[in-house]
Amino acid sequence: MRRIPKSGLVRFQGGRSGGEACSQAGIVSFTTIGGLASSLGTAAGQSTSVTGAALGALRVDGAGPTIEGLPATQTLSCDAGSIVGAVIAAPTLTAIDGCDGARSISLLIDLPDGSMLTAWPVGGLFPIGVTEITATSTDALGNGTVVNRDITVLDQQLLDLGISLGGSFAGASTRSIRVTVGDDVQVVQVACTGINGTLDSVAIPASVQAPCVIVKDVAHSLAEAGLVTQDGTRWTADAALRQGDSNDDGKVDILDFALFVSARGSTVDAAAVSNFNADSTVSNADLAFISLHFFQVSETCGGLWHDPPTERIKVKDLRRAGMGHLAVGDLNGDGWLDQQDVVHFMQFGAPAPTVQELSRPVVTAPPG
Ligand SMILES: [Ca+2]
Ligand SMILES: [Ca+2]
Ligand SMILES: [Ca+2]
Ligand SMILES: [Ca+2]
Repeated sequence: MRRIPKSGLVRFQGGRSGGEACSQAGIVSFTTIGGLASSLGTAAGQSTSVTGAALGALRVDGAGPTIEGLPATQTLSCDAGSIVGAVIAAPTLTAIDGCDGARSISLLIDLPDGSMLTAWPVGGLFPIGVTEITATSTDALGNGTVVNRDITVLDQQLLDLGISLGGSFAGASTRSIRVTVGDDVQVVQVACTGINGTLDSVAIPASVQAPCVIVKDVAHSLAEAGLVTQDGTRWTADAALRQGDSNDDGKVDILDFALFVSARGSTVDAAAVSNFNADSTVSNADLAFISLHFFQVSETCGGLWHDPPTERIKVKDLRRAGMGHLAVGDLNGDGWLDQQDVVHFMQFGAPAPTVQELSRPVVTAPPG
């Protein structure tokens, strides 16, 4: 028998890894070399003469079905009003194989408590913690596809906050806004254009009932309190902040006036203490904010503000209390800081800042 090199006798087409040639002739072809027919041998040594036509249509398939419809891996918060988790509606899942068409899908859902589901959670509820979703599908040849997703639900809810600063002005400033819900206190930075600013996705403790939220511009406003409202899966609140409380004591009084006198001047930060209208000066325009809300106090959740405004205080008591820098507010020099000094300011203004005052660093709002 003539010895024929093995290479070149049998040629495979389209055998790329992961590809699919579902029903094609000519995937395998046989060549004739030296006039001899090709043969395929079985493991037992039997041989059969073949031709390309005898093999008929063949399938070369290394690809499993494509699974679509699963939600992306994501981290989310509990839905507003739920303290157990977040709802993701049952998706429409499909598994399509290039050769077999639609195929079935098997789901395995590993919940945070270790229990396993083989179907979408009842009501679409994903509990607090990490849930692992595994979807599998195979084609008729056994090619499998596995898709994994992690759904992480945090023990918190989200609040979208709208801020409106008292007054009417155009300056831009970044305000330190304190958000209090129960024992949870946080200070967030809110970029305001004029009087308006928004802050999305403030994380607050999860609760079933709409919580009372207290919102305050730390260095400029009184606190406003109120119940949040539900908007879909989130809470929302709008706070109209009365400006005038510069020293964060929850009241607009003579001490805020003294702070204004102390801080007056030009070239200050847009969010500087006593610069309520977000321009570059502390001037009479800012005093108007104090005047408008003079003797008003912060709101609380279900109670009264504990501390009444200070109407007047002796300068020496100011010094004893470590607030000697506010003595500059005693404009009429009678040893008292009181509304007579406000009247004096309205009539005569304040003396020009001293060299010592001018040498002070620019006062900016505290971080929180
Ligand atoms: Ca396939
Ligand atoms: Ca105050
Ligand atoms: Ca100003
Ligand atoms: Ca005085």
